Amino acid sequence: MTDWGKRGDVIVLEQEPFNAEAPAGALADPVTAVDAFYSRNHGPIPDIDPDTWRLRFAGLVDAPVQVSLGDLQRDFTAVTLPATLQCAGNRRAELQAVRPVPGEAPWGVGATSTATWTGARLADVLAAVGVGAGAAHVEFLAPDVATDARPPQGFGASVELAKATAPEVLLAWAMNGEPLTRAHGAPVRVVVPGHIGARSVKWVDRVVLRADPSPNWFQAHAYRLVPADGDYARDAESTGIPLGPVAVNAAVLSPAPGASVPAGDLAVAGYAHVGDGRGIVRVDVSGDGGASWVQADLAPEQGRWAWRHWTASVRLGAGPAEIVARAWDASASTGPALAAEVWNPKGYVNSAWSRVPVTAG
Ligand SMILES: Nc1nc2c(c(=O)[nH]1)N[C@H]1C(S)=C(S)[C@@H](COP(=O)(O)O)O[C@H]1N2
Ligand SMILES: [Mo]
Repeated sequence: MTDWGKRGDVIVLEQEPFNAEAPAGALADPVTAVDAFYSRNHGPIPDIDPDTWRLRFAGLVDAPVQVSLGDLQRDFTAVTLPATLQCAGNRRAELQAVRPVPGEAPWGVGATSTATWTGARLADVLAAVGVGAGAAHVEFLAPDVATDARPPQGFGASVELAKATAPEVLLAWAMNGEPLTRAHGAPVRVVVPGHIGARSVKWVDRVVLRADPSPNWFQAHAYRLVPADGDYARDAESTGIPLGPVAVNAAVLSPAPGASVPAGDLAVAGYAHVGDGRGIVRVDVSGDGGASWVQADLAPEQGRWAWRHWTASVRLGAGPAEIVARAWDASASTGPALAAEVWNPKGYVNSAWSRVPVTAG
């Protein structure tokens, strides 16, 4: 066990604040064990007493109210659903191989994981609180102070009211059947399935109903896409695209990059994911850099909010080869062929085909 209850093979990118990605072996499991689930933090992990914790509702609500953990568990129907969290920085390292992304950590394919979350529907709680006229966005605020924000501030995010009141959005207190650990947001976190991980605010203690999106740094400045021709500092808050639903993407988990493999039939495996509950409908795998493709077998669906694992077999002759995977979603969209096409100054949303060089012999 390393820090924060994580097992020894998680890939620690930063000790403080703690940032670690899930190891490739764990990513192959349909549901990720809590001790292998990636951990993404912008500030120190707080220690909150569940007995005194309160969730305060404010802004455009009928009346400001607060609820305790006991209230949430007693007064609302508990819902359990599998959902994938995926950080907008997942697979940034492949973008950094195209061109540097200064100041941002080189996450590989493990800034994503899937858990079975249990909590109350935010929609049910908001219905009890009473949504006021003019409310269009729901802001989530937490007490952990992010030193990378300007000025330093508690972590926050917002989603549109229509998403916040969708049945999959939870105020979750359990993960894989166990109470949330400190690292994953104890006692209660928001889970916004299908949106980038940054909207699933941990240690949430305030929910504010607003006419406009949250002015918090992580909604108004960070986690916005400024394409390659822009300047992040200048453009983020004006023309930067606020990130919400996850773009269709796939990653090869096996073989590992640079592996030596026997010539002949090679088993290839990985995950695919798309936000908005759109569904992965097809994954293609190539053993020759994308010149020819085979269709992968998809693992059974785990509901609309979880990734889809896949396997395929490609035939390799002796010598260097490039394994490629691409996913298609229900809107018949796939990602771009090359990471170079989506490189951007913060290294967000790498939805490019996954490319893994190997040597067969
Ligand atoms: N309060 C708080 N919530 C947060 C964060 C944070 O730093 N503070 N990080 C966000 C980001 S960027 C991601 S990707 C997910 C990661 O969730 P995990 O650490 O449980 O994997 O939490 C989100 N919620
Ligand atoms: Mo993230």
